[in-house]
Amino acid sequence: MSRYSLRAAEQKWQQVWEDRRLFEARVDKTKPKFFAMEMFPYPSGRIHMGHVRNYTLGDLVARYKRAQGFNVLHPMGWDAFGLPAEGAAIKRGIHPAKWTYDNIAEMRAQLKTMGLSLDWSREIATCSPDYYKHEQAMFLDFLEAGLVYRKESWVNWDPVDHTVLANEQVIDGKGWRSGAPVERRKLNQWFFKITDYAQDLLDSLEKLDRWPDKVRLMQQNWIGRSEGARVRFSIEGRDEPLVVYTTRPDTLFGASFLAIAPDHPLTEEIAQTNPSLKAFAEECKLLGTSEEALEKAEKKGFDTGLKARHPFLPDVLLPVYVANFVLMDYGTGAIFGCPAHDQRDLEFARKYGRPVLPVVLPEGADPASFTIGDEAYTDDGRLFHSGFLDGLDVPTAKKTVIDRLEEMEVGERQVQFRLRDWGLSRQRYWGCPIPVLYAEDGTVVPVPRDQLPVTLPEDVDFSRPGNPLDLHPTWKHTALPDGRPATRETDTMDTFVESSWYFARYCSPHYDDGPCRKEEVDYWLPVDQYIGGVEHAVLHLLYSRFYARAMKKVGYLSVEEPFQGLFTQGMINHQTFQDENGAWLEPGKVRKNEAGDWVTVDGERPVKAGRVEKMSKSKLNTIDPTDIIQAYGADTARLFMLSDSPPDRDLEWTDGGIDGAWRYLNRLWRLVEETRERLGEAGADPSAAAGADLELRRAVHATIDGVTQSIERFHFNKAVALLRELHNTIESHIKRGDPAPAVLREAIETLVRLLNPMIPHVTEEAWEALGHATLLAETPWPAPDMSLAGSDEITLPIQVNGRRRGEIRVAKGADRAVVEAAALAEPGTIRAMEGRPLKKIVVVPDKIVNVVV
Ligand code: ANZ
Repeated sequence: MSRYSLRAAEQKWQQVWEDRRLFEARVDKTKPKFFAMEMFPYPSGRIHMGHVRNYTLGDLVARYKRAQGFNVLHPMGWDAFGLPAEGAAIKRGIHPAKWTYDNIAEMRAQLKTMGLSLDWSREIATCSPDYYKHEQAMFLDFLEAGLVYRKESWVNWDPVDHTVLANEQVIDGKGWRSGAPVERRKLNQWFFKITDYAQDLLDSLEKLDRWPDKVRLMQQNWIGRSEGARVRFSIEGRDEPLVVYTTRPDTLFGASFLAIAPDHPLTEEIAQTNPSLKAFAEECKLLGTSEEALEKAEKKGFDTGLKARHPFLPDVLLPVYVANFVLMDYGTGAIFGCPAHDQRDLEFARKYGRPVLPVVLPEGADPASFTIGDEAYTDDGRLFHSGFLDGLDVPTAKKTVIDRLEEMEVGERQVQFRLRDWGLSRQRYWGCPIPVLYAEDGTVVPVPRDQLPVTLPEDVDFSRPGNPLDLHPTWKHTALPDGRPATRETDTMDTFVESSWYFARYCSPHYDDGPCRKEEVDYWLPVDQYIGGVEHAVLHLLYSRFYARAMKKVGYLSVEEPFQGLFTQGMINHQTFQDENGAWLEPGKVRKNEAGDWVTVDGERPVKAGRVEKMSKSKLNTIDPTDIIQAYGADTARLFMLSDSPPDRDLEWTDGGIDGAWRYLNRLWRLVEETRERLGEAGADPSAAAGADLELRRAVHATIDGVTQSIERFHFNKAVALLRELHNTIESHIKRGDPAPAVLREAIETLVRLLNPMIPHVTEEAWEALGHATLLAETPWPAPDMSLAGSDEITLPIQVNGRRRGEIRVAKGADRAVVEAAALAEPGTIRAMEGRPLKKIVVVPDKIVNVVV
């Protein structure tokens, strides 16, 4: 089979699948459903290798589940709003809509060459009014249900780009695009009430047992529940107490100062008559609003002169500072500082000469001599220097002190979350317009539903800085239903809103009367398997979980968790190259010369081969998938993506790897071509096999079992290894003698069937060559005969450098090569090898495998 005919075969089968509408899904209550979904791409213009990996993994799952008899929904769409489209408009004068739709057309064509089993009839683009009109209607539903509200809040404002920046977009106090120092501004912004669900979002993580632990942990940390107390300190000469929030009320006897946020109401009150405090507070605001920035900055304070009385020690007066590290929107915006047991407080106390009194004594330490140096003591121990708390451990002391505060009515227990409400207003053009109007007196009036969608104006001017919607001469001027003049909200929604509910839209993408048809979402949701990058572990996945809850509350969905199973894939890495001046070089511009040194292709200049790093445009170490698919076919690219590494780990792109995959496809095809004449009739019964034939049948059924289990566990590289092993076994049986036609047919057909979800084109071609008039894509998954598959299986432990790291199941007396391959493909082995080269592998037959690195 030549390269050319392989490519022709790919086109042919893609056409057949499309003509037969094979992957178009329909509700069918007689069948179990399976919703397989990958994170949809941003239409940047070209697919990259990350997409190829993501969609190869998803397609394997979708095709496998289909063969298992599931009614599979496997859709695709475009996350189509966002800033790059506006960038293109500014830079190149192309309208964002045109830029986006052109890119979609380009990328759709590229994706189609991969032969993915997608239901293209459900394709959605989130920038289409057909999509965002439902988003607007849901916004109004949420508004009525109290799930969205407007409030004045501090934002990072970029004075050059005239826009609000997310905390992540502020780098060292400057806007990420403009480089201008960021200002803090108070603006009216819309917020989703995600904090209403903080506890539920946290508790329900436990039920998501098909999510990676690391993602659940990241969400848990992001939600950040803490149990603590509010304590009211009375302030000399004032009626109002100052309320602080603390998670360590047990350390109250070690308090040495109080501190409040630069934008605390008390700060603002004092600043009115104190210009230097005003200046200090202004300076703090330049830091931006992110916790990270505050954490890194030097701790600074301003003594207000106010004194607070200690709740248990009436003689002790504590100074009240304004401090740059106290955030207004966490807790109460005020703290008590205990320098002995908190690092920030310690740095602050040393700087401003406040006492450092330890009150928690580490186990075994001497109370007479224990002191604090440069590091606060934050671990457990027993309380001392603490009156009625002396001798208690930390948890008991916390409980005791809060009980006392409650008795005295100067404090109470409080649960606090780090999670903030989700600010969704963006001062951008290319986003979903927020469907509200403002009367002249500022009253908020929802856009009447019969006026939805509020569409974006097409004639916009991108040459002026600022929000084009706000600058548009007429768009925002309109009227209320009663005819009074009104202005439109000119902010658009955060683009994370669109991706928070697209899974629901996929269920009935053409439904016009609402975001989703109940009958269909109830059938398809939740998504059974979601696959994508770990970079979305927090925001996108948390927002989607919130959105499902909100959609349930207003009656659209019956489920709360949108994604039952989640898989996060690793990245694709590639070697980097630089010339003698340090300029990055594309992989295609370098080669190894006869001496084995890297040189440039033109001119043979010396090249420095650098580290293997994540493919990125800045280092020029990307490989364009379309080039690979052109040259080797989609099956080759897909097989390579699945072969070398477990899918959750990084994969190193190598020319050798892609070559190996290509050679394997050819070997598979040769096996089919060379044997097809002697396989006898399709469907012949192989069960009379004995001797060597029986051995072959055992290998076949053991492979069915092993591959099925490996796919279920996402051990796709192991599944590939098992299949290549079966291939070797078949070839050696052919060499040794002539297996009975029915036995050989069973073996080769099984190989082809099991490979189908991975390399669907060449296997479909092989299936036809083997005399089948049906499509392999419609053929059920083979079932192992366990009397053949299981009988002689044993478990072999694997040791890496002398420590047990995992185990494999292999046939008793299995070939050394089979055992070695399986041992090296085992995730436990791979993890323990930590990427180090293999020095030696020793197989003690039927006993143990020793790996040395
Ligand atoms: C006294 C204390 C003593 C504290 C001690 C810690 C250690 P988590 O656990 O993350 O919730 N804090 C409270 N509100 C704050 C704000 N608005 N800005 C900055 N810091 C604030 O953190 C809670 C702890 O962070 C609280 O417990 C408080 O300091 C501080 F040995 O109170 B602690």
